[in-house]
Amino acid sequence: MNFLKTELRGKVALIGLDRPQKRNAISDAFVEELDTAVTWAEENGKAAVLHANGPHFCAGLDLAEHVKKTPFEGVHGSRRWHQVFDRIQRGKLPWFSALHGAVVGGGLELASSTHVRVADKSAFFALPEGQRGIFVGGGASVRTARLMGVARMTDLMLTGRSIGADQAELWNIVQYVVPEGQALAKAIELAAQAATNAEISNYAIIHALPRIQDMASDDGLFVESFIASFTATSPEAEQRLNEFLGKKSGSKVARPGPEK
Ligand code: 1HE
Repeated sequence: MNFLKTELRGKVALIGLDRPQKRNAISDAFVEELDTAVTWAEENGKAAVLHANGPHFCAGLDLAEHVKKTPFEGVHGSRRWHQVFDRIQRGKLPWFSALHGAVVGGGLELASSTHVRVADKSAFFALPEGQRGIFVGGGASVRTARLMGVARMTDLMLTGRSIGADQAELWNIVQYVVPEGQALAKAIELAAQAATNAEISNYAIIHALPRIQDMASDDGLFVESFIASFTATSPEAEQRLNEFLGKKSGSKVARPGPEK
């Protein structure tokens, strides 16, 4: 692959954006490689981490390539981003992203398709589409708006301003902020932990929670009952419940450590 690097660490599949000279700007060919890499991750990992090489996570859409497109080619391009990012958000694996430097435009859209986002202190977030005369096209109006809320996203898009990692945590864009240079290690640690869960629970968590959030309360509760019953009656659930009841070491919920 030209734009990505893959690596397996135990049960965690790592995909590294690797076009640092162009700040990991996402071209059409980049999206196709990502599609291939997601297939590889699903075939080899139980959890996955998306990270980036170079000074920034991702500068978003490859603007050099984009200016040459016809309107209809633009629609197809955006729909392709949706398809591939959807394979991350609604695929087989829990995805963790490690963010640093610029996480802007399509880079934020890509990060928004992962389930848990870890930013280091160098990370900054922006949606400069308005300044470029374009609109978000990689899923931000759905995914990113659900994270930070429409009012905040409207502000970011209208003003083109950037926010830092701490503000992004307050705005629910990221779940963790760590010291500079430590996002990848933290994301791998979290992914390795998630990889020890029952596969069916992870699948239910990443698929059912966002769908139930989009349902009416009564529908959501109804669907929850079926998913709860389906997962709880699996052989793996029985084994794991017996491990706890048999007082197997490590099966107790631990008190929180010093970090939040
Ligand atoms: C690029 C891109 C890009 C850098 N497409 N080539 N995204 C943006 O509007 C962000 C545009 N980029 C930036 O604001 C800055 O590049 C960064 C803040 C991300 C990084 O700054 P810096 O000083 O580290 O790098 P640089 O010198 O600006 O860029 C290095 C090279 O990467 C340079 O190319 P070079 O050949 O002159 O060395 C840049 O042209 C190139 N580069 N960003 C193409 N984005 C599906 S819709 C999604 C819509 C969007 O994503 S809109 C947001 C687009």
